[in-house]
Amino acid sequence: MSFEDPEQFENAPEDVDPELLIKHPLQNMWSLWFYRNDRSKSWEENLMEIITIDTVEDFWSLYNHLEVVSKIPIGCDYALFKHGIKPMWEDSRNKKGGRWLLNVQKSQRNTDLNNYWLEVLLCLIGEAFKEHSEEICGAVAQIRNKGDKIAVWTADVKNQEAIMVIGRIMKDRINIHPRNTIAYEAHADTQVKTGSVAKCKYTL
Ligand code: MGP
Repeated sequence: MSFEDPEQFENAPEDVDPELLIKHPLQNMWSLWFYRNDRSKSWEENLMEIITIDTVEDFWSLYNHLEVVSKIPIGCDYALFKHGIKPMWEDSRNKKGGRWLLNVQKSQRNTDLNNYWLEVLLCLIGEAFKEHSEEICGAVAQIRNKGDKIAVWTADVKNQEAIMVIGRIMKDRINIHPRNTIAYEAHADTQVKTGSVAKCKYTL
């Protein structure tokens, strides 16, 4: 090391712009949940809150440390919800709500699923739904043998205007093929569905 070479001190901590040391806050705090498919436990017991993040940097450090969604075991879910809202129908903020559901074919698990899910996560933390972001509760990704699912949960099935804008932005940002559709179903209908398909309120 030579003391005559000023360049070597360029990265000394005192010289770092303090701006760069400050993390960039998100508008909301978001909690990551994991649903483990353990048949000896109840549905609710299998649901675990993992971590809450509130900065861009913490989001990326979480994302980079997590297993990508395509690699989590069959029957498991990831969910990212606004802090304080549980990713379940019974939560008071979800009770009157529903979800925009994208069915992802098993053949797309290794090609598209991770990109779709990351895009949805970025829509959430980046408040991509603009004035309707208040309606957003969270999003869920589910790995299933019969085909994977990604859904964005909103707060109120009666708020049709917000639901339609949110659905269009979701479809646009995920960039799915125009011939593929997403369907909005009320949680109240999902809960009483027979078979795999619930009554659908809207499609896009
Ligand atoms: P699921 O995990 O959302 O979908 O619901 P899956 O496994 O694809 O099954 P399908 O029925 O959609 O084909 C599976 C089951 O988990 C539901 O039938 C409920 O028994 C339970 N479950 C799912 N959710 C989201 C909830 C919830 O919010 N609350 C409670 N109490 N049970 C739930």
